[in-house]
Amino acid sequence: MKILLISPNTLTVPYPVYPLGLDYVAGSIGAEHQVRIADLNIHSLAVLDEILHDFFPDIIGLSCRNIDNTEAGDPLFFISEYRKLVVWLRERSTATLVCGGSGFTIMPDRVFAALGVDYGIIGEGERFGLLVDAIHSGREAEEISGVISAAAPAELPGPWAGTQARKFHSDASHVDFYLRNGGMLSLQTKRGCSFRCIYCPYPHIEGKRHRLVPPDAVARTAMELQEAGARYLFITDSTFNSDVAHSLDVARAFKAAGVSIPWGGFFAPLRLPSDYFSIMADAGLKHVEFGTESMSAAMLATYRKPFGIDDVYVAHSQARDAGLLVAHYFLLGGPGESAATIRETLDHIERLKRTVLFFFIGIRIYPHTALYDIALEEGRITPETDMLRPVFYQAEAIERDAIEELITTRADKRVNWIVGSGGATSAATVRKMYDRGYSGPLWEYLAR
Ligand code: B12
Repeated sequence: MKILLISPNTLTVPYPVYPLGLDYVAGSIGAEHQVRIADLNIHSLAVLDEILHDFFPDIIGLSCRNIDNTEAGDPLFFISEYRKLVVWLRERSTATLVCGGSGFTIMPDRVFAALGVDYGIIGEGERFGLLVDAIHSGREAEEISGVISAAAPAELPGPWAGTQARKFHSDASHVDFYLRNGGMLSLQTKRGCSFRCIYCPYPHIEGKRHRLVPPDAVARTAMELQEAGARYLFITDSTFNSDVAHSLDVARAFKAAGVSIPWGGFFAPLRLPSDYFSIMADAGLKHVEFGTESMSAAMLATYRKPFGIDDVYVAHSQARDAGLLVAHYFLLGGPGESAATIRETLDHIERLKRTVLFFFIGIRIYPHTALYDIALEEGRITPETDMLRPVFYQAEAIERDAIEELITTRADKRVNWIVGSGGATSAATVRKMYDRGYSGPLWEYLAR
């Protein structure tokens, strides 16, 4: 059969991201089938039209990574655009349409209904290969766990126990786009998130238990990406150091394999071995993005973060002392947030030197999270509330605008204090810098 996989994600904030999920989906498809990838970051609708005409796919897989941009102050909603794309595809193709991806997995029933596709795959896209074979041989697709259709709803299946084969073709046209625009390709070292943060859908998307990719296999893929021309690697794990030993083993494997390009990822400011970041730096780590979220003791406890304020200072200093570039992400406005907890956070932040601070104000409520249950209990939402269009938690004691006011007043034009991800303005700056040959996430130029 002929299979076309489409990444419709054209969001350039904070920068265009490589559609990594589709490499795994492509890797799940048997060798007897033909597979092509279309990435709307480079393929215009006119080109897509040509692909539909020339390749004539039997099945189209549509990736739904982002539902929205989760920024209460600058909201974007992507499902309506994807719906238009589905209608456009239906006018030009008789292919069976299948949707999947992290955004899809968060709210499969809602996304499935909104898009009007034929099938959806909840959870890991490795089941796509089974679906292709079922369609090919006329078997019931709904018998595959996690496959949803108009005829049959489905639940989130257990973790995929089969092979995870990433199919990466360095000569694919979309790879070249990311190499020319920032030089960043991405890499996954494990799946799953063992933390219990109240607002976060990651354990639902990836599973609660870590499934580790052997470090030498991660390093082999890193080398493959480096040899393909990558100038930077982003580790897409929910939190790279949530398994400290594994992250160290991956770093050592990078070094042993000869990975020489810089890399970065998300870290938790946990209490770490004192040489942790120097080992990481020695293996090429350049950017540390800490998911710090708050620096109010009460809020960290409410959010169920696995660290305290002192741990943040220690992790920050260890990373800085190892010569690393450090950013902190904050998530403000959760249950119990008040002017006092915001001021406490801001006071503590003042002690974080040489860093960039990203403030996300307003927490999107996701189903399957403790925050969802809290919002229900507090009567802020009902079981009928449609969560597809983002609903942000509203703290009892302080409004979103008041939090933003406290931050911008305190920031007093400091360029390293950024509300949200920086929006279109910073995306435009990043694009110009990519045009001049810069690579990586580039927030270090704002560090103060
Ligand atoms: C790493 C990451 C980032 C990094 C990406 C860096 C990089 N260079 O790639 C950064 C920090 C830049 C980032 C930014 C953003 N992110 Co982000 N990110 C993630 C994270 C943690 C992992 C994504 C990833 O690559 N996973 C690894 C790959 C292999 O997994 P995958 O893509 O999910 O694919 C698997 C399945 O989903 C499935 N699948 C994928 N595609 C398809 C297609 C088909 C047809 C099928 C059947 C299956 C399938 O199969 C794959 C293999 O099993 C996820 C959360 C999570 N744990 O998933 C959030 C997540 C995707 N991000 C999210 C958001 C909102 C954003 C931002 C909009 C935030 C912002 N305002 O800046 C931006 C958007 C950036 C952009 N241009 O699109 C949301 C999306 C949900 C939503 N509300 O829409 C998520 C889910 C986090 C959350 N809040 O829950 N992100």
